[in-house]
Amino acid sequence: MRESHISRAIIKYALRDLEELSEVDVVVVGAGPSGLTASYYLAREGFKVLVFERRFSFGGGTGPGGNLLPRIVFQEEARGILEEFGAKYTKTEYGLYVADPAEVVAKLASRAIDAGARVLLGAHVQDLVYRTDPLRVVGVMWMWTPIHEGGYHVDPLYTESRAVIDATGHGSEIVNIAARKIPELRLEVKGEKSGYAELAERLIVEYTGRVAPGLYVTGMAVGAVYGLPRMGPIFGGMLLSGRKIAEIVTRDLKQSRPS
Ligand code: 48F
Repeated sequence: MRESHISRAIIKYALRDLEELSEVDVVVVGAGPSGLTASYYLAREGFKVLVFERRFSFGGGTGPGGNLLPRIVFQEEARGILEEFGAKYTKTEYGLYVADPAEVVAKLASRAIDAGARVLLGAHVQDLVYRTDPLRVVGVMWMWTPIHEGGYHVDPLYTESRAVIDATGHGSEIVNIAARKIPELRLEVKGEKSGYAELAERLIVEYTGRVAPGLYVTGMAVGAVYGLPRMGPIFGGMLLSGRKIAEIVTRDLKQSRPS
């Protein structure tokens, strides 16, 4: 075994993959529960899906459970999705279900990847790409997280896509960037409200959708954009929102031909 071969194998195949991923059907920003769920359903439809996750791990806010206690809660409406992902759950006396966050994260990620989604870990989406006439979002600009966090002035790389999904959670980072840097889109980010679990779970799914041509929002980012209440460690809405955005993007992409 030669050390140079270890390096050559990594460099050659990683660069080949990155070149191939410079243009995709759908970019999902964030590998939390909503982003992974959306990625699974979109990849299953046959779309080329690339997930950017700035951490070196999956799951976003799922892994830490509720206040670091290793259980997360789901309601009846999301049970079918848990079953589709093969995650075990237990029915409680409260009419709610509990599941193991580590298992849920592992299964969401592995099913999304098995369906064909690619995930880049340690990759931070820093900006968007847009076009005028017609006005639309057509991709993202990204760099490796340590470069971003180092604060160096390094130009990012582009990835073009037919749809960008903001699945970045409480900060709704991607819609925030669009609101700030593409004022023609006339977007406003209202900021999330305090806790009201039942209402939040319903409204997050209801408001999940397209925010601008080419730009979509799912999961907790929906709450931040539209000023909805938060729900804490109940996760059904995240899975339902992820599935809903996949349905909306699928419909839009099937209606428009690739340019
Ligand atoms: O926060 P996160 O889990 O978002 P979500 O899918 O689910 C929210 C719940 O976990 C929980 C909750 C609901 O019960 O309140 O918080 O809406 O996952 C978001 C992921 O996006 C990544 C971030 O590291 C996290 O893993 N992320 C955020 N900004 C960027 C990013 C960015 N600019 N580039 C790449 N990844």
